[in-house]
Amino acid sequence: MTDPLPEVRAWVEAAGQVCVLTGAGMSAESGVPTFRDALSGLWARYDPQELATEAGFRSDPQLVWDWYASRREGVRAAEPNAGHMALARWQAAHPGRMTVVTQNVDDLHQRAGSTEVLCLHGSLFVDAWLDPCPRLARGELACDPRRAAPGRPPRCEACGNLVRPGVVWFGEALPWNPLDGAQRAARHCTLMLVVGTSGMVYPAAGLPGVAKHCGARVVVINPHPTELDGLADVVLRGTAAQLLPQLLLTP
Ligand code: BV8
Repeated sequence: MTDPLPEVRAWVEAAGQVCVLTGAGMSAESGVPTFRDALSGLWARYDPQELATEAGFRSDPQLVWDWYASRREGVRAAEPNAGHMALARWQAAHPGRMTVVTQNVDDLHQRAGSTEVLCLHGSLFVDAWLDPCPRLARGELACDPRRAAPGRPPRCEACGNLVRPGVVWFGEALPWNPLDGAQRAARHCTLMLVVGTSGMVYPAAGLPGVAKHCGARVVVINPHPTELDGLADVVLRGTAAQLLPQLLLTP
């Protein structure tokens, strides 16, 4: 079987707009566990789809808060890998031609230098209130979650509102701007690189189908089979840190 890499490299060079959709596997080589193996130790007996929900947080705020705090610490200790760096360098060398859309809640794309990253599922490093701040109903400015009283989770000293992670939980709507931007990028790209995602979580996992429907070529980069392999023009069996530099950086 011939090596598909030269052909995909040619697609990258010839592409007008490149849209990159990344998932947890993008950060695996930075030492950040993927979502499915993010549950280790204390959390090993939980289903991430249970913990990453409002109901999960309300049922045990301290457990879920500690899970996110532990993930935050892990990301802070991690560094962008060669895959993140390759994307950032290509984007900088080809202004206006690459949109990075991520499902990840880490900040590794941004720390690698990628700009205007569309974060579909929020960020580990943003806090929010669990319930609307009562001040809003009085037409006043909401309290700032960053000024909450320390705790696991922190809480508002004025009304007891709990601080929650500023991520999108299962069953919650994705933030409009990143999702709209991602859908536009998927519609207008001529090439979509789908890196490090199992393609199981929607609506993010629907983006490659949008790109395909609008005439783009779709390339999956993953060491293992995914739900999106069937619609890919090419599947590159390998890791983000191995393949993205080979694909994007001139030798
Ligand atoms: C919503 C933040 C509606 C939190 C996450 C159809 C349409 C719309 C919704 C649905 C639908 N069908 C079902 C739903 C509901 C649900 C859903 O998709 N469920 C799934 C389980 C079926 N979707 C939702 O609930 C979404 N909300 O639709 O709301 C709505 C509308 C209006 C009003 C109210 C409600 C919200 C989904 C977002 C959930 N939040 N993250 C947190 O992080 O804690 S999702 C989370 O899981 C991640 O962000 C990521 O998106 C997902 C995990 O997927 P992956 O990133 O792919 O990671 P995974 O571990 O699965 O795979 C890793 C991959 O990497 C593997 O393939 C592996 O082989 C590969 N890999 C490993 N190493 C490497 C590698 N690849 C490359 N290099 C390596 N080195």
